[in-house]
Amino acid sequence: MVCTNELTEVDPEISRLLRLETERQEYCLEMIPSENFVSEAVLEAIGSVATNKYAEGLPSKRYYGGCEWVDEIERLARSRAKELFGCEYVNVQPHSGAQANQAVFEAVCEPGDTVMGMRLDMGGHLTHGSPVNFSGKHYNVVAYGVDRETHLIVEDEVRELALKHKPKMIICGASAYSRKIDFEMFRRVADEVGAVLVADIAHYAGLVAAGEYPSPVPYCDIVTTTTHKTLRGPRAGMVMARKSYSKAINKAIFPGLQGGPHMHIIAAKAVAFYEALQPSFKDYAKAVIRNARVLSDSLIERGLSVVSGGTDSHLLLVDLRESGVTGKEAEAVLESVGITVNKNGIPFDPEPPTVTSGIRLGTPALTTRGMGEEEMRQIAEWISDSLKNRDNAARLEEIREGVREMCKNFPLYRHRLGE
Ligand code: DSN
Repeated sequence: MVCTNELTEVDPEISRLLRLETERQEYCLEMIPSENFVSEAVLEAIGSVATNKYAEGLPSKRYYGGCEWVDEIERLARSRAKELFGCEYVNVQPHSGAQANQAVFEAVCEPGDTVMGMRLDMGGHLTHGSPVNFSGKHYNVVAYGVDRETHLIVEDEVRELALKHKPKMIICGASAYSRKIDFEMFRRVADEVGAVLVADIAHYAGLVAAGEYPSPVPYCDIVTTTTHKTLRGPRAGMVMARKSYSKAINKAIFPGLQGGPHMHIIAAKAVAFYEALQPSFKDYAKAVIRNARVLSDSLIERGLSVVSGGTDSHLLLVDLRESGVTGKEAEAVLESVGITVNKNGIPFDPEPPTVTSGIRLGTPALTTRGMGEEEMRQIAEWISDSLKNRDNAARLEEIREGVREMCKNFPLYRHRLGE
């Protein structure tokens, strides 16, 4: 029977590539701050038969029969999300963070409306109004950035822009901003101009759930997130909001933007939310931030410059301008020693986004493996040494060996490799 054959037999090519990807994750240091490693329980739900089920609509109000068990799954995902974030309403169906944000635009705005978001090149996100994204193409975007000296979001700039342009919606949240976002300040400004306030906490969600980063829920009308970054769930999105927005958001997600929800992913979200509700997740979130701070301090001790001088979260942005290496070059040399990072623009970056003057580093994935302060200090040394010795093949090989040895001490999916 076709259903019983294993992947290795059915499709050896894909099987081989997935094994290589598992090996890469096992033996490299994953430092892209938007990535993490999910548990076997989450993987099992992702790989479950719920992928076979169509369930357009909402629990008890579906357009398909046979939804009794997936209804229960979605109800559990919703109630756990509400418990985790203390929100009044949640829709767990968005396929991604981008679609969650798109649904919010659809629910709140008309094309051409004025919207305020953080500039992508200052740490914001594509879907917060970048000219190359639907958000920048279909809406009139006014964007705020960070202060040239401190690299922090400043109330004066946000207020001045809001008073001048009277946006219908203000988005706060970022993908390369390491400091605490003052959601209360954004609420004050939104109230002054009568704007709907939306927070996108895709990056910080796990830290928020654990109480280790400020929660936007008391201040914002709508909160969007992905579920796969610090929250450590499957690759997907969700929208939380005050009850009064529930109808408009539900309609925007389905039938507005999506068809059938991915029920296997919703099952995996429910599992991840259950995991995040456990006391050990709070310890995890604390360790993520502690590791990011140690990493940041250690890099600074080695002469590297960190944007805003440090971090309050899981990520940091390294300004490479004085190191004589671009973000693109740094990403490549670090990849060659097994340290995976992404090149990233720094505020007021003179280089284009394909080159950049920075790299973005994060600790969620390494902390999931159990790495701590000692490892962060060692990794900072390797990062600094790799950049300095980028033409010294022997030193790079030594670092590559060190990285592999460190990874061996913190097994991840080794059982999947049969090792
Ligand atoms: N692409 C994600 C990140 O890396 O931050 C944001 O969606």
